[in-house]
Amino acid sequence: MIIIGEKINGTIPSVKKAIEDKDEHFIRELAVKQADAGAHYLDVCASTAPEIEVATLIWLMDIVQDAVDTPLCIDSPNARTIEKVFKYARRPGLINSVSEEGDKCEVIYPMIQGTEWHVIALTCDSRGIPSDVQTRVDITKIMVEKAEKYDITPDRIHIDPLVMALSADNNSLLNFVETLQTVKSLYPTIKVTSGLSNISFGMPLRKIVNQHFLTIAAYAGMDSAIMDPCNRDMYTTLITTEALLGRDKFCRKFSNAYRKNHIGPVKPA
Ligand code: THG
Repeated sequence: MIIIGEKINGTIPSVKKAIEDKDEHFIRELAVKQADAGAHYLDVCASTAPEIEVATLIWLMDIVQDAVDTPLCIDSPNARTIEKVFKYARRPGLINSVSEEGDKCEVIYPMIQGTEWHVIALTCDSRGIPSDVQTRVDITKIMVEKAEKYDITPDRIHIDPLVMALSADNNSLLNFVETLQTVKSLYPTIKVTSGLSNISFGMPLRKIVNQHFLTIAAYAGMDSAIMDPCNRDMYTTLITTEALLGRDKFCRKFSNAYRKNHIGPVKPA
């Protein structure tokens, strides 16, 4: 599983405060901790007022890149913001995100043409977020066909089917899995990604629900997850699942994690 570390995000109150206080140390620690925990990309999301979003993102990107070599996942709802901060990335990473809303693909795709950048593509458009499988697949096809025009191959695209809250849509997980399977049957090398916390919105025991979502999604073939790699329970879920699925040779990673006391033995709280 490709781990996209989610913790440098201005929607988290402590991060919002660090941004306001210009607390470089706090951001640096989040970068180092997530990199040490095994993140393959570090998401950076300012979530500030639009007037200061570009400056804030550049500030975050510089701190993270001075601290660790882990590639960035540049997270903004505004494609033009991403366009403005792109040149401050020191190595290829992940764009978060394009969708069929407005001209996002037309802004982002030419920017990453001929580079090693990957891109997250959300299955939504100007009509909003579809809850059915077919519309998600239709939007995926449009985004992949557009990408082809810029020589962006499916293996560089992480489709995010935007999983719905289970409490609002009983078939949320099943629709996610069906979307994943259909998209992969059309484009075998494409990647599928998801945040792990939307599924449990409005439910008690959210973290437990999120962990089980990760297990089922990993089994179904999800390639990357936007998650907190420092959350011990979530990380345990991930490496246990990968070992069970035969993706951890001789269970070496699993065993090392415990022997080095990296995450510690699982004990009841
Ligand atoms: N898809 C894509 N991008 C995304 C999301 C997505 N970017 C933003 C978001 N969803 C993913 N990022 C977060 C960041 C923080 C939290 C949830 C999603 C969060 N963090 C808690 C904290 O840090 O305090 C708890 C984390 C934990 O312990 O598990 O809630 O869906 N493409």
